[in-house]
Amino acid sequence: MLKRLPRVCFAGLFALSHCGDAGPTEAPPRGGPAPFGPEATLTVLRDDNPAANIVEVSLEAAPGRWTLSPGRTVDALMYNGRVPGPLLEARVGDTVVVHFHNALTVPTTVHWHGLRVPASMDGGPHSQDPVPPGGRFTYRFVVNDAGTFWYHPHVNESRQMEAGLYGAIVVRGAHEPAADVETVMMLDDLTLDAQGNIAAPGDLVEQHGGREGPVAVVNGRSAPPMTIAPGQRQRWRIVNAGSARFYRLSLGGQTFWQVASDAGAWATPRALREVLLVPGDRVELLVDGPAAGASWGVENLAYDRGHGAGLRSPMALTTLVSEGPAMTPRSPPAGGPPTRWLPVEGAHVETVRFSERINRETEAVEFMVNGRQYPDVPPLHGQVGRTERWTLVNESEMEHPFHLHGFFFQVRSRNGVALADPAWEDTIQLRGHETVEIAFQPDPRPGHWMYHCHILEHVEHGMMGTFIVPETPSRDP
Ligand SMILES: [Cu+2]
Repeated sequence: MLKRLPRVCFAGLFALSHCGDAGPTEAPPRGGPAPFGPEATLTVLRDDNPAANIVEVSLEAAPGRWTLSPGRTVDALMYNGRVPGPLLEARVGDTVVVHFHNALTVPTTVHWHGLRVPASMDGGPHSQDPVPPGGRFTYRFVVNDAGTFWYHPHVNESRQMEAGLYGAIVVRGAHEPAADVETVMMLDDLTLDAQGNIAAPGDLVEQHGGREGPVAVVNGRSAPPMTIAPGQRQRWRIVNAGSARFYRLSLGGQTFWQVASDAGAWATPRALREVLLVPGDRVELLVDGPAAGASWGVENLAYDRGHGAGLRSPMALTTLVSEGPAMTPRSPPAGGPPTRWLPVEGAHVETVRFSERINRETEAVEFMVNGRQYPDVPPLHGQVGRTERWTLVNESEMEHPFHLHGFFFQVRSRNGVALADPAWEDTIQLRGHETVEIAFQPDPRPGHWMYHCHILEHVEHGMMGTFIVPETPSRDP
């Protein structure tokens, strides 16, 4: 039986805005640096299991009211009464047990985006039946990789995620970038109707481009305050939880370090002035505090992602203000362990073509993989231990962020130009008319794995396929 420990409520650096009313989900962070703003609404899932290497938590999806800013609330779907849902924290090697309860009026699942879980725990359409209203499901898996990940439904995503069902996952390992403090920032945008609620699905234009709303939120709040001390190094774990919004993130043109992407720390940090996150993407940045009194706009720069979709002028997300006692500035960050290219000699090759068209009879937009709409897309077949080498071809003008469930892959080339850095990813940009070559190797987790465009309207209109990894045949003695 699940143990109920006294609820922990703490303020100060980790400010909780509604500490008294959200149920027993809050707990101190587990082993990381002290968190800080903009976490006004961010809490941590409480570990109810005293064992050192087991994280056992309760998660409930239910309708609720989402506070975007003081006095501005919308009807929402929430995990444990919050948007974002509480942070799931673990260490590499931990067993995670999630007792999930569906208190929605519709079926749902939980997908653990980026975690290499067993297929039966992945929450995808082929791996589990949706949890019915009132139903329960226990997710159980071991976390193998350090990094920033996230969880969200894999049922009717453009409604359920848009309405607030998403939360972040932090897994810590042996090689963590050094910083004074760290935070998680979940980026999202909303379209509201005349009554001030989240708008119903839109017209053909929205179906085609995917929803991009004018109301920007960071951790569920409009322009949450953010501060940094002069010389302080902050680690920002950033998740793009938007339906279709690309974030070309800038800190007022200032330089910052990118130290990690989807699958954790990079061998070589990069000094950047902007970084792009496609839907579903994660990056980790190190930001060093400027002189006291300086303020930087945290903004999303204009970006054209094809067919008129994207942002035409910069969108303010929040402002970072430098204040407080100065700290000793740090030297350039060290990298993580070296990453090697996966050998691809003798690899099994596949081509995955993304395309789109307007059906003149139904006037619906059809998004396709290899000329078919899901679920009619012929499955691809892998084998445990056999390297896969896929050529992703975007036959359309619009960009389609590619996401593979269950496995990290390396991007080997873009339009025939080899990449220099063998970073492991699960969600990447696929530009209009671009050809991208990726490689990966299935480990022993057989099952049906999804791959799809992460623009939610596109996946719902067919841009998804399955990759089947069969059971490994047992060898005769
Ligand atoms: Cu797409």
